Amino acid sequence: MLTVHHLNNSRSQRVLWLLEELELPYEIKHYQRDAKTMLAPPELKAIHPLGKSPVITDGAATLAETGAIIETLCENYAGGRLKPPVGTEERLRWIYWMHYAEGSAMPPLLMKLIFSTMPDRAPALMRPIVRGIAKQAQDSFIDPQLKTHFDYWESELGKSEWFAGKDFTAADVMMSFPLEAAADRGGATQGRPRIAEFLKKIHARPAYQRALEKGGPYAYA
Ligand SMILES: N[C@@H](CCC(=O)N[C@@H](CS)C(=O)NCC(=O)O)C(=O)O
Repeated sequence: MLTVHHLNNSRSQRVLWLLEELELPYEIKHYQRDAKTMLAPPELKAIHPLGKSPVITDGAATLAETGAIIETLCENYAGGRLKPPVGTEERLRWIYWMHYAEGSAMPPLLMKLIFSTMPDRAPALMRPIVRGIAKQAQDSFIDPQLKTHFDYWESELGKSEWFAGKDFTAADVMMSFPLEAAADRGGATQGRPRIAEFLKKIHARPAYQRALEKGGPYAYA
């Protein structure tokens, strides 16, 4: 049986969603974040040395990294669904977005999260200094980087209905988390109607809703 090691309120929501889109049987092992640090519990390190989620186990195989998991599930169980045919322009776009989501979109979004919450986590006496440094990092580097990415997504979503072309694919599942995080912490939907519409459409999908019910509370939907 395929098992998803699912951390609450996290990227692994995408794996549940993909499995629901493919209507595959699976079980979920739930892990809760530490309320203070937001880190995963140590038990997850028994499944994979990095202790991050998602991780899947499928028979004797253990696989981490959302993109690798989603590609493998598509390859082994999708029967050609959610992936454009080899040799098409859409297939190239699909590969690009599958890698871009975690490789390029998430790093500045993670930096935004760290720098915007850093002042509140600093000792009270240090807070004004930390606030100044964090603001400088956001104003000079992180926010301009994010704006470039958000404008890029808005423009790409003007070329076709979905990221890889006219059809919904696993690339849209991969891109969901960056867009959700960007709407939540970076104001990506303000003045960008296509990003807002993309989020509205994915959130309305029955498979997305089923995944939400199974995964538990998720702050980004
Ligand atoms: N690029 C990895 C990132 C994995 C990752 O950072 N997962 C987060 C969940 S959003 C996590 O496990 N955080 C808890 C921790 O770092 O302890 C992937 O896509 O799988």
